Amino acid sequence: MNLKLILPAALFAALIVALFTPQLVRAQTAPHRIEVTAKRFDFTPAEITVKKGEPVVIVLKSADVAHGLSFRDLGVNVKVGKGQTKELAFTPTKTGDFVGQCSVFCGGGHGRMKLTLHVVE
Ligand SMILES: [Cu+2]
Repeated sequence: MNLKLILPAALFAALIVALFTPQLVRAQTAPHRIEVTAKRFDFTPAEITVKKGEPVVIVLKSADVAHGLSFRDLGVNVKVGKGQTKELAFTPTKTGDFVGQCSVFCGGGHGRMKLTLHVVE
């Protein structure tokens, strides 16, 4: 074995690992999971705050009939059947306050069934 070749190769390998490991660790960080319960005619919680650029998963659970959650300004929509749970994964790319609306007609109070999403820096 030629040590003159092995040493630079080992240093190079160590450098590559040092350079890329932090990114790998960050990429594998679990997204922020937020559980939201939909029930005629509210979302609980009614307000959530997330960070811009940080992956988020909204775990939407229906406690009664079919519901949905749509953020038109963010281009996201998820529908849950009666008693079901579904996940909505997205990464907010702009800051601001976004009003999500139930996207499945669920009765007389459907129109006022809203959830406010605050996206902060
Ligand atoms: Cu509804």
